[in-house]
Amino acid sequence: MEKVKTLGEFIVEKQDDFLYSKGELTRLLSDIAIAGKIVHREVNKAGLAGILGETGNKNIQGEQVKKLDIYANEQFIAALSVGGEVCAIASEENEDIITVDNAVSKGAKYVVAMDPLDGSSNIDVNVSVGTIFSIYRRVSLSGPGKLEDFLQAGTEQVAAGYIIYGSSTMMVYTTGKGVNGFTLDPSIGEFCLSHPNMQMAKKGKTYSINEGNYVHFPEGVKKFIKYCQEEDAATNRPYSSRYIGSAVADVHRNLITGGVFLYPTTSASPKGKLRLVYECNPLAFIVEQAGGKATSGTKRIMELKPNALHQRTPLFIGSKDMVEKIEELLAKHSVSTPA
Ligand code: P6P
Repeated sequence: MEKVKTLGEFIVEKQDDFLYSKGELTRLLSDIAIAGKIVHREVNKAGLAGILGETGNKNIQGEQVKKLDIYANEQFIAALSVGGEVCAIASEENEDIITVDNAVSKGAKYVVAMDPLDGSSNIDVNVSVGTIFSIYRRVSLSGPGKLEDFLQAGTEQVAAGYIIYGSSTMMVYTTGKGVNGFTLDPSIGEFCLSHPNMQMAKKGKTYSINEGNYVHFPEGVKKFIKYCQEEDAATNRPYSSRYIGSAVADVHRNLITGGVFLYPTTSASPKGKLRLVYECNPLAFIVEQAGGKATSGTKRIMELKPNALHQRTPLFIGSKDMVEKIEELLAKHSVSTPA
């Protein structure tokens, strides 16, 4: 029987892949994995909170019962702050960046942008949720990290990944040398390599979009939805519609089976809903490294220059041929704004 390779062993084995790193990125990824295990434990007993004698916002142990996304946020911030490798953190849960300036973070070279628990509204209905993270080398010269460290284009990411808390808990990440997936074995508390060198099929049979917003979709998106629904055996159509409502879960499924996820502009989200810095860029890095594509409809996601921490963008991400079909239909049916 082949020896199981743990995340820790894999990261050390691949350490030479990291430019400049003398172990900092190794420790940083390990810190993220530790926080992920702690969040896994809480996410997997979420339903129990109600029967642990929860009274208002305290449980029978007298502990403060926190919303899980706040809990996850605190766990990742704590792990990253004491890990010594980051000089600042950006989180979907925090309006401003969190600077890290303590004895262990002196000389820290990295910043981490994250969505600590994306799709958290799904927790109450027992649907998969995920943590998304993106790692940059700081560009500010010294002291605590600064906003400019987070407003780099996605092409500058040194690593990115997600942890999906689903039927199993998996950590999937890239450092620019391919994508690898690790499944948590709770019996030993280790993430174990289960999906080496993940590749995304150029074509898939699944499209993920919230069709409730159909009326306000751009014409090209409407045309793509109709394209997916046409009968054409030669191109395996009609495709299947699958929409979980957690971007991590939809993107993860498409990474494994092939497919495309779309979150266009809508009337409620005229600039798109997903956040560029800590959702779209990390997911785009992973998908591109696996052979897929990620665009805003007009530009490669990872080439967009962020000008605000929480800025949103339309997102079309997944199998290369399917994303290119969407780009073709968007271009063909774009409403050219009058000069
Ligand atoms: P809607 C979760 O809240 C999230 O940010 C993504 O994970 C998910 O893909 C999207 O929003 C779902 O949004 O508008 O379809 O409910």
